[in-house]
Amino acid sequence: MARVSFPEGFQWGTATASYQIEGGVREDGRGESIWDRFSHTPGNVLGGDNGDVACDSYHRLAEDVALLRELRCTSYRFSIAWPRIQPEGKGPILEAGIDYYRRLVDALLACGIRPFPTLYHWDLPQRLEDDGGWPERDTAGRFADYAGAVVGALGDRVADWMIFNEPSVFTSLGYALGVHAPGRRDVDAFLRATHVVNLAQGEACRAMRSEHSGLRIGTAFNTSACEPGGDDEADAAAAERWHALTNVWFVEPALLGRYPDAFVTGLPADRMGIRDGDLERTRADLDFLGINLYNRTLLRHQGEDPNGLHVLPVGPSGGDEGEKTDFGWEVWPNALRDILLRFTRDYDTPVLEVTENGCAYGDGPDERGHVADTRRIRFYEGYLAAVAEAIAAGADVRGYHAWSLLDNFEWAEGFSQRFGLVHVDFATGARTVKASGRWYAQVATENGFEASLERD
Ligand code: IFM
Repeated sequence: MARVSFPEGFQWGTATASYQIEGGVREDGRGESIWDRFSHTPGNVLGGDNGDVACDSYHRLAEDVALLRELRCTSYRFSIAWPRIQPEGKGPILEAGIDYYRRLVDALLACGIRPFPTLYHWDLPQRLEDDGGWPERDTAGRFADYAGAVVGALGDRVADWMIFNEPSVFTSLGYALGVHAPGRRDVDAFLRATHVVNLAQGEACRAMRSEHSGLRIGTAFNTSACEPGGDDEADAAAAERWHALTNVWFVEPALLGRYPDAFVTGLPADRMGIRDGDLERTRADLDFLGINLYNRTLLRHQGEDPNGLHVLPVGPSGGDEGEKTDFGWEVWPNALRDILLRFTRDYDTPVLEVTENGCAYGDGPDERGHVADTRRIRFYEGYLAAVAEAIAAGADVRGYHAWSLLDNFEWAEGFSQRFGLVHVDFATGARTVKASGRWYAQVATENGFEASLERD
């Protein structure tokens, strides 16, 4: 068996998000978010589930921090719910809302865990959506005000921040495909939303730095290794275009002040609402790039496409033979190594953090109350070995965050998909550390593990 090990000081973390775990949606003045509205609209979420209670973490803060200690985490990635801070997305901040996150941060610091918050993990105040949402330019300024206010309140104790979680997911699923909040199906709204989010990223970064010096700021980008799903050269070009649109559409405007080439027909600047000077405003001097990765995507060239993208995703694996999680996602650890190395090559060895990686398996407690989720342990072994390979090949990866600490509200899938290292009984809120959670604690303690799997 080969030993897989990590550099000294490597951060071992888990990740969660406000709407997926907190509950307490009507407490202490919290405003309505687009996910409250969307999940309470019949037909949007499997089983009619919603995040009203979720894991009840709003009331179980101490218990969840104790779990992080049990898992030997050195870093905790959580998100701040904008409607707890500004119920309508503008105006003065609500002290009760900030106070919840201040208590969380202080509890983490007291046990030596790095607080690692994300300012936006998809819970836009509904009032801002009523005013136009992310396709509306004003939302960039609103977001920058909110980001500055939160950093003003917590920047004395939190140094490491993420601006957005997965901008390409919340803009595409929310505005083009309509399967996530706010449920709009309008390609032009999507294109405008991507540009406004890029503006917001640049403006927020500047607002945060003007509140506090010495912050380390990044964004958690969703990524997937984009590979050709056919032998034709056109399929390889299609895979590159998908990489541009889904992996780096929010990276290059920040780092390089330009949009990558995703459209055969050129950048749809008018449809996106790009104005003179905007590509200076999208610049953000990010200190690190957060990598969220679950799988790879295979792409082929598509002939007809009124939007000029000409890309056809042909499934994650293009076949039924590969190993899949219970969510049906392909298990393909090399995707993580490849993306870490691609970002290393393309952006001159940036500091990277794996801000999310994980798997959904439905295992629950047996008659003795044990959750023997061995498939999850195998998944993490493979993906962690891939991270170690990327580091050995030159990637500057500083930390890894398993998605997720807890089983939680998996958006349009409701509570049907369990990603946690800790099992949650959603009827009682009871938490049970899974076998994978105990395994992860050991890995964090030893800063590595003995691999039981062969790597290709
Ligand atoms: O649960 C989500 C998370 O909110 C964002 N990244 C992917 C996870 C699993 O789907």
